[in-house]
Amino acid sequence: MGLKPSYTWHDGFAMPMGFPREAFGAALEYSAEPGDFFVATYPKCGTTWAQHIVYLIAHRGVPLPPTSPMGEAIPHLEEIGTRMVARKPAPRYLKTHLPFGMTPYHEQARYLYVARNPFDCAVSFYHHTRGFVKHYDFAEGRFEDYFECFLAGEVDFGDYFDNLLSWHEHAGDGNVLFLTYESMSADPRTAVTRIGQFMGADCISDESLLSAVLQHSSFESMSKDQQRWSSRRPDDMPAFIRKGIVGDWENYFLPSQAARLLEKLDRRCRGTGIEALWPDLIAEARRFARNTQ
Ligand code: PPS
Repeated sequence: MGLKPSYTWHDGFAMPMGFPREAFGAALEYSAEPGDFFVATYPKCGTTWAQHIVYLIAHRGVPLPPTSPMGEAIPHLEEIGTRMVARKPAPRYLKTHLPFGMTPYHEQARYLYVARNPFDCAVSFYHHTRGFVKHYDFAEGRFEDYFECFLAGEVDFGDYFDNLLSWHEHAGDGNVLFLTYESMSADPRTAVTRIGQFMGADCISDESLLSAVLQHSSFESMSKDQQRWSSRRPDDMPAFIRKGIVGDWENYFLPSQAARLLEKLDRRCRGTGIEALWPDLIAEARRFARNTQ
């Protein structure tokens, strides 16, 4: 039996240890308002990147000062709860890792959802879980231990596929913009333009806004900022901006693990159109799983 990360349970939902129980309960009761803007993702799928893009667009390309944490500008709803959110002036920008059905909803609120392929998500989540010792007590955990929990959906914020499926069903809604991490990575200019349009900002004709957003939300720029504020981070806090690539999973997965995750992907997502989000990556995973089995 491998090592398992520790979690705290809030009404049957696994959460990182240390997330206040009251905040989680209150988050679910938050009544979304017209004008609220949610950055919604499953963990490790591009939340911080999307938060930076949204912040930059809302602030005409002027980056957040390195002394101000993004968690204050676009706070995590489940971590801070309703009372703190209510104190924020409108329009409110919020981050959430909740599935669609648990996310506070208003038809005049907007929801940017970023999906990432489950292979890279599992690897990124593994590093996060190992690094945040006080949240998970998993410093000695190996990828093979974490993989079993991820595959079983026994990780914080619930099962990857439950979250993805819940939001994908709403990908066509007028107040939801559904993007993938991989498309943002392949073509950040188009991604920023689409996010800008969704927020009502004209990044197409405003080239200086577009370039400022692209520059300050690039992996290089965000990594540098992270190094600047890393001296103030608690010792056990892992880098949120780690590698930032598509395909790192091949450095961690065994073929048998790839085959099992593909089987779950097929079983959970068949007929939904989700496989079309990552055709090349899934083909590569099938080759990887087959070749060396
Ligand atoms: S969290 O903890 O859920 O908020 O983490 P999240 O921000 O969703 O995901 C972290 C991963 O996103 C990568 N990242 C980026 N990739 C490309 N460009 C930019 N600008 C960027 N910013 C963050 C980050 O490196 C994590 O992925 P991995 O694979 O671990 O590197």
